[in-house]
Amino acid sequence: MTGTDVTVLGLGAMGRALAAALLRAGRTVTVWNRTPEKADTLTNSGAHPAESVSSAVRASPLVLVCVLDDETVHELIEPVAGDLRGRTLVNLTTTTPEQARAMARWSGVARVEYVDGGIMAVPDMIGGGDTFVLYSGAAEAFDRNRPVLELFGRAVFVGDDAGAAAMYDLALLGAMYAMFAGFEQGAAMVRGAGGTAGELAAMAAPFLRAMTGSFAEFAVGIDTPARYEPVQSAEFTAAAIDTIARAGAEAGVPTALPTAVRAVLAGPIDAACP
Ligand code: FVH
Repeated sequence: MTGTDVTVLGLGAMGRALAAALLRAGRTVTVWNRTPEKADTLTNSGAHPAESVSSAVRASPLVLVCVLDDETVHELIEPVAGDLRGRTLVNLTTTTPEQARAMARWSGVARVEYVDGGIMAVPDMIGGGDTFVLYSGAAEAFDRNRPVLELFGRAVFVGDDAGAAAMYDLALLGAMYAMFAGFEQGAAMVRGAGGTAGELAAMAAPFLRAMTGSFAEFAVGIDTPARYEPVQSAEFTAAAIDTIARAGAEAGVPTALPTAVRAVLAGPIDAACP
């Protein structure tokens, strides 16, 4: 029997934001969380609390799971394979591409339609105008459930390889973390000279925004190196990064980050000139 439109398993910060977006849009929602009190605000807003994962899954044709990690997904989902049969499972938990593919294989055996997702947002951004969520896996199930998935942000389907959403998700997160690490390194240098991270932030935001405009051109160099005429030579890049590392050393700031960045961006130079 299906009583509600959507079930949400996992009511951490992100699961609560997803369930709240569904309720705001007038969908009927069943919720389950290991710590049941986290459902209180949602049930006050009309969500139906389930006493077990099994009854939560049976309540809706579309089941979303958003918990800590892949291991937790398996712990929750595998025992209810029979209840999930014939339903759509959308896994919004952060996993690796291989973990997503393994979950898709398991779903195939269990006759569950599997869609994997990568949320490119923090909880406050769910339902916001600039938010997008990546999906991959069962294309038909994605299309059928698209109106619901669009409630979280733009729903972007990246292919029927179930691992594709996780791959792009982690590629984007990797770029983001590298950027934040660079900012923290710069802030340490600025603070060492009496400045503040806030002053640097005011300069970093417009500068980095302008720099992202060159991603498309940089991508040509990666995709088709033979057709690419770089704006900056690899020698220039290597020298610039060496200067950053030297400035860090002079300021007593660890140089592990510029050393790693040099290995990525100027690696071919080092390989050519041992
Ligand atoms: N928060 C964010 O900014 C992001 C951004 C993009 C993607 N993620 C991913 O979403 C997954 C959940 O993240 P979250 O922010 O909701 O995380 P928490 O608030 O820490 O909630 C964790 C939930 O997982 C439940 N849980 C943990 N271990 C177990 C377990 N052994 N059995 C059952 N449930 C478990 C936990 O339950 P409880 O502690 O409340 O009882 C929460 O519901 C994550 O993959 C992010 O990478 C978030």
